[in-house]
Amino acid sequence: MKRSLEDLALFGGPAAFAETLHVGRPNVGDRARLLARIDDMLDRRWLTNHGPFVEELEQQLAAYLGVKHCIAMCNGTVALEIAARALELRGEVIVPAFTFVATAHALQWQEITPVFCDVEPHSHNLDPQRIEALITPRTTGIVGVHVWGQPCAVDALTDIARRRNLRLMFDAAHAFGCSYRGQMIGNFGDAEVFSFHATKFFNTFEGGAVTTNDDALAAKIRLMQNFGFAGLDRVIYIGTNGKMSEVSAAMGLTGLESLTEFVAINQRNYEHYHRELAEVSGLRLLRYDPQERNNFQYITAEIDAPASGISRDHLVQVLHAENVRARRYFYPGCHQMEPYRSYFPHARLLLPVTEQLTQRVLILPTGTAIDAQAISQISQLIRFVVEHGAEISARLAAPARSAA
Ligand code: T4K
Repeated sequence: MKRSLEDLALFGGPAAFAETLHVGRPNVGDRARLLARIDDMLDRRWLTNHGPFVEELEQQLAAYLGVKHCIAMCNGTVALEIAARALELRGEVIVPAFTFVATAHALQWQEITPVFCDVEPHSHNLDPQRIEALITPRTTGIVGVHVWGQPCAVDALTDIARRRNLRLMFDAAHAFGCSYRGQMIGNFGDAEVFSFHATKFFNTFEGGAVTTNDDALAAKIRLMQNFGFAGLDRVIYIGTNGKMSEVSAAMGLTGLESLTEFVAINQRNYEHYHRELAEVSGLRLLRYDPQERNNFQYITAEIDAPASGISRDHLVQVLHAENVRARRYFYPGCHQMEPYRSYFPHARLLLPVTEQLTQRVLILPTGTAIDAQAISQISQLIRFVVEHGAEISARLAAPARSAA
């Protein structure tokens, strides 16, 4: 419990937590079940190349999502690259800059230019109102990102894509287990791409998947993820290696068995944070739509510096010193990262909401590794920091001023 500024670790006090609390601690299902599966796998000596675990995982995922095709992949980034290529995206593609850099890189990697579009202030997702002004004769598609697991404005984006004859793909890296108007994410656009990275709600160590209801597209993606092999010694297409390994699929199958428990823990944490931080001035926690299915994987705070008395970055400094590794996703925005920063030096002028969010958003630790007591302590810490925001900011700014 911090009672004075001197109690803060940044100013000489002991850290609130002896062990670091991370954002993105992996959810791990039943260890015995996982190890039994790994035993089976070793006995079979079938470690990758579309083995029985991958097949079973693909079937279970497709059934869970209610989608026709689910193609398991080695990671979300390669899944995005393959999906973009299978959709024949080229020239320019409209994407948000407020996303993990993999969304943009997956395009630029194959010399498709990501054209950054601003996002909506409330949802943090692609703003459909701003898309059409960015369409040029070179535009071939739109990639929406369901940031924090909140669905994009799918209907509006679908309408634009249809009218303007563009392909529509979703980066659903955050949105496994979430729905849009009652239907599971994974069913929208021409294809959707999941990440099953260790830090995601549902993980396969590294992994991902492309889902689609389009038979021809699914067949093409399957070829592309396996070097273009259409049979033994028969290659009919340019392809790469996007396959998921059996050990990853074993982790996935095990995780699926605990999915309900993971959501329940995340939801409990989310509600706890909301209760604890409801009255903090200048701090807004993002709310998931209670009408939809949510995975509650991200606790997303927005710090409005004048009202809170402290900037997001000063708050991060304090929290990190206390061993709370809150994250500034997606600072500084893809448009401020290379090579995009050099390609589009003035992009920020077109992205006012993105610019604001990159200064305000803070992701707090949650997941199965965080308990109620830790959330109360983190929240108490945040309340203390905001109450003393002006003094803390002044102290943190002081060395910079004297150095200048
Ligand atoms: N599109 C979007 C919208 C994405 O968010 C991502 C990935 C992708 C596409 C690409 O999908 P993948 O190719 O990754 O499947 C992390 C993840 O590495 C990345 O997967 C994720 N998005 C992004 C939002 O977060 P970093 O740079 O923050 O990773 P790192 O190593 O700092 O880990 C994050 C936290 O998790 C740390 O606090 C430590 C903790 N952690 C991490 C790992 C790997 C653990 O406790 N255990 C672990 O095993 O990017």
